[in-house]
Amino acid sequence: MRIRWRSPIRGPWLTSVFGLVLLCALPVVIVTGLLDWVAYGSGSIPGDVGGLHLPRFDWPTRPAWLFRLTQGLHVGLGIVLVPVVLAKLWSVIPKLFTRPDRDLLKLAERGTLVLLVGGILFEIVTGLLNIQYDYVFGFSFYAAHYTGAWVFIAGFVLHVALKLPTMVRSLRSRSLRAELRTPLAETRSEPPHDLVAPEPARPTMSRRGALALVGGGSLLLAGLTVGQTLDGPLRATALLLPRGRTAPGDFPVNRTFEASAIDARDVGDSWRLDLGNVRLTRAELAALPQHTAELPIACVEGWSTQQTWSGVRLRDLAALAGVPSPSGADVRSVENGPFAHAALTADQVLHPDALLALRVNGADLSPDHGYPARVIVPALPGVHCTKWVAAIGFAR
Ligand SMILES: Nc1nc2c(c(=O)[nH]1)N[C@H]1C(S)=C(S)[C@@H](COP(=O)(O)O)O[C@H]1N2
Ligand SMILES: [Mo]
Repeated sequence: MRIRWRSPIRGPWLTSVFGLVLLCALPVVIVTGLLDWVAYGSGSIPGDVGGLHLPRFDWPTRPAWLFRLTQGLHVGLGIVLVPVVLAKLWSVIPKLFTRPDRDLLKLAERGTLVLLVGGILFEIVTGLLNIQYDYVFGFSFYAAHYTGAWVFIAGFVLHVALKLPTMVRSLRSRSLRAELRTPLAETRSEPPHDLVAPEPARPTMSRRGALALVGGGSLLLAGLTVGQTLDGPLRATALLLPRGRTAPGDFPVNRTFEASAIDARDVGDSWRLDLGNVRLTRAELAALPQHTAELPIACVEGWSTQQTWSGVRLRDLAALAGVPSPSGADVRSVENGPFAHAALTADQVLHPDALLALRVNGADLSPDHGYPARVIVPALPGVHCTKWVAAIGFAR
């Protein structure tokens, strides 16, 4: 076979630099992703994941920004690392074209690469598609992304175990500071190695150039992503997130009233909140003691925002329903479909800031934000902050 991969900067040192970045950052993406799965509530996630369920524990309600942090880190860091992942794949590409060894250990090592590379590419593609448009696949995103995560985690752990000594040795073989001072003209190949081209071409980019390119790509993505979690003018810079953009003065809307296909009459004067034993009009709800709290909405798709919500405490509604210490609650929306029901834990119902909100930022909720009433609970993933609430069933 003709030697096609002739870049002189490919070699164990460059691969190891990218590897070190990923070794430090990917565990954060993995752990926050698994936490997001728990927060979302393994019971209510569409799609079956068989034996891969994590041990279940109640997602805390304190601090209120907890899910905002875990979800923001998972999605944000996941996006920012894409150039590093691609660069690392580029740096090892010749290896994928060498004939596999007969050596059993080497064959096993190849097998782990299938999990590692297949896993991460699958996670990147499904993750990016999900934050663009929900449910574009024929399968459940949550089940697929979660199952794919375990495939990747298996590959990642094995790969680190097999390659860590090589990485450390390679990083020691050259000085980063010296490399950052080496211009194109003085760029030479590393000593012979699997990853080093046997007949290197003339360099077209120095190693520091390659690092700057990848780092610059990550910075650019970071710049296009931070706006997802910032309230204020920078929100408009969140170019990777269509639904993160919003009308001036408003905050993001995941699904508009129009898209919900709700009949306007069902949220008009005839609307009642059904608590089982009582049915309340909006005016009756507004006449109950009102509580105001600054709470974030953090969407599983990456954006988040903090707003000032007012309404009736869920625990007051539980008492009204005759269940003062509920073991949980089922919230039903006027809307049918994937958002028709949400399950809340006892802590989520009883937290003093857990609200059935009637107002946001001093004004009645707009139809898009869930008029006549919506749920808002500290640290609860946005997806469970049900809009256009029809009924709440408090469990004894
Ligand atoms: N009934 C209903 N409730 C819903 C949704 C929905 O589509 N329908 N979207 C959920 C999602 S995914 C999020 S992130 C929040 C967004 O609330 P907002 O549109 O008011 O910002 O509402 C949640 N509640
Ligand atoms: Mo969401």
